[in-house]
Amino acid sequence: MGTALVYHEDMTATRLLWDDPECEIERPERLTAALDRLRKCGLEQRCLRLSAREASEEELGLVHSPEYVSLVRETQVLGKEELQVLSGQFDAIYFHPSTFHCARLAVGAALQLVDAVLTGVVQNGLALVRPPGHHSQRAAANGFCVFNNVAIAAVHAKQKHGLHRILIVDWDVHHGQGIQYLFEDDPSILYFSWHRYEHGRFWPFLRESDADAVGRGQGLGFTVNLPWNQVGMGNADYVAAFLHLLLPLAFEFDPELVLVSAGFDSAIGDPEGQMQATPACFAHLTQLLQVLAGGRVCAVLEGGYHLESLAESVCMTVQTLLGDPAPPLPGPMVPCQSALESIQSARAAQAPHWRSLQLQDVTPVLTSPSTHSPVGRPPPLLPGGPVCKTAASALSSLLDQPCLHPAPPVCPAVALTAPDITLVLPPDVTQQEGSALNEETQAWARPHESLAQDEALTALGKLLYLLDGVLDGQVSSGIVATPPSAAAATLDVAIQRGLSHGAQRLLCVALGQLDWPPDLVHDGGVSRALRLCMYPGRRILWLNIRGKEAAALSMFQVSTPLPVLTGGFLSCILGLVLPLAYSFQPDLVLVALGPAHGLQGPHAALLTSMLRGPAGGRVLALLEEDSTPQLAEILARVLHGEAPPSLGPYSVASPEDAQALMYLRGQLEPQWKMLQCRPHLEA
Ligand code: X5A
Ligand code: ZN
Repeated sequence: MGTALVYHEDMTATRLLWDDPECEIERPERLTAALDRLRKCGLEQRCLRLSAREASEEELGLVHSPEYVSLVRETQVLGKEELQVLSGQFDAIYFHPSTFHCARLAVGAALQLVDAVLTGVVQNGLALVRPPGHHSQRAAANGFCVFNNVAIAAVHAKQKHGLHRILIVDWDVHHGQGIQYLFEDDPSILYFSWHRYEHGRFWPFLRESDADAVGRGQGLGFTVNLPWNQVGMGNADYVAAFLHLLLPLAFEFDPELVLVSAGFDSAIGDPEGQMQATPACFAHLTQLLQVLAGGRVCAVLEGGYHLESLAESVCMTVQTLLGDPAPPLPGPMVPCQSALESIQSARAAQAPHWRSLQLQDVTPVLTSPSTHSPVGRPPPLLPGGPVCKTAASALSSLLDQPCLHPAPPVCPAVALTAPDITLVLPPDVTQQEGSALNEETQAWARPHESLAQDEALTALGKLLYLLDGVLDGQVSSGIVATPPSAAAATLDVAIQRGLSHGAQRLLCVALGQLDWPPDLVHDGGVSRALRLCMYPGRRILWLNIRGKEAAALSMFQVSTPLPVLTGGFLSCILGLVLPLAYSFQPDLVLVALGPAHGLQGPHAALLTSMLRGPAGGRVLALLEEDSTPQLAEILARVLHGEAPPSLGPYSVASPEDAQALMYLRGQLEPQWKMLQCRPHLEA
């Protein structure tokens, strides 16, 4: 349905007119750098361009006092000296004669974006604005922010579009205390902010930025603060915060709209944040949010002061809003102890208010000194110190690469073996007709009795063809339908073919009556060794979701029951499947819906959609031929980048499902670090 990009050149007008080292980083080039990069990458051209309008004073009045609006209006006619004196009355603020105009455009841009999304003109979008908004308060400018763009957009969405639940995700590196103050007692707005905090020693130095500020009155539990107490937080820390804190609450909240206070000062290279997350991380954060609210995501620029890092992160966000798969995250996915402490304390503070956080907590993992490996990351960074350099050089090597975008984007192909299924597909999804060569197909089929029939052979040929397409990068993902009796053997061939065709790490998520591949299980690993020794260094991670008991036969063979209720299914995805997948970093995911998989369409769609993240979009879904066309269609759509349908009202996990999950997490946490949501206690 499309992505809006809202902008107006006039927003480059406001700038600092005097010397102020604190404020000089908020400059016009921030917008031009981001826009230039969007153009160069061909992303701007793929968006619906909307020219920002000015917000009316009535709209500003949705959150600001009339006196404050008048004060800002009057700055238009002040001279430089007067502007400087007035600016000095606020914390980290400069006014310029164009500030009122720019700030009204910034609010107007956010409102236009929300209107475009909520009237169905587009699915999602980004407003590129200055000045930023999240520090601004009812009657005060603060931290470069004049009017609170996102807060006004939220109130507008409630008033003009009748929404009841809005999620605001503030991934800027500073605490958006302005948003927090405005909605502290409002249960219709769930506000999540992570921020550099350093135990209160970082700007804006507020006690109420800590995890124990959870809202008040009716709004208890609707303010979620995740304070980072060290700099240097990276991709694993950010993704862990989403999986273990934000997303459980967000699914339970079930928002109708997601607003993102999209500051990119939380990215690597930024002088304010001193964090380590790479631009690709914002693609993942965006993708993780797109499964909420039917994909209605409105991102509004906040901070971001390293022009290269900002521009690249903006591109990653827009590319993902457009539906392209997120690029794989570089480096080992291991959250640091300080991040885990923060996540754990925020979870503890929120647990009384959210069913999704109850029942879930396992006993602390004790790590014996011998098995405890120091977490794979540098010690906390000090501003100006040696680690700054590390961040800067990591960034420059990243940006040195001629093109970070594997453009042009590849689209999902769909191969179907049952000719009588006709699908209503998005226009640029191809229904593939190709098939592997007959002899090759027969060679792969030979060891499997169930692949002897013509029907099964045809399906296998298509699978092999599609698999090669995915591994060679011609298509990003695909769907194959097989006769039910051939499901297990087809999957087995897919795995072997994947390994022989260059996949280093293959994640297989199997549902229904699909057992371990025979040679993985019958002999305690001997023939597994046989298979894998043909491909040194290659790995298969098997996750079987099949309604039997929870078991981890090894760190590479995990079995879990299919949760019966939505809450259980969500905790299984967020608390087990995705942490395993993000830790493993597969280069191909096979999702196999085997006989009697028992998965509801929306659940299958959510699982498939979210598994695109850890694999750079390379997902192959195996269905049975007698699956409904609706199932094939919905999977084609999510693989194409569309939002999965809503799961409906939240239901809490059954005690049995919660227990199975706890057990598996306890077993696997030492090996797969993204499962952790609490720091290790030294034994
Ligand atoms: C929007 C934003 C930061 C203000 C920092 C003041 N503001 N030291 O990133
Ligand atoms: Zn910021």
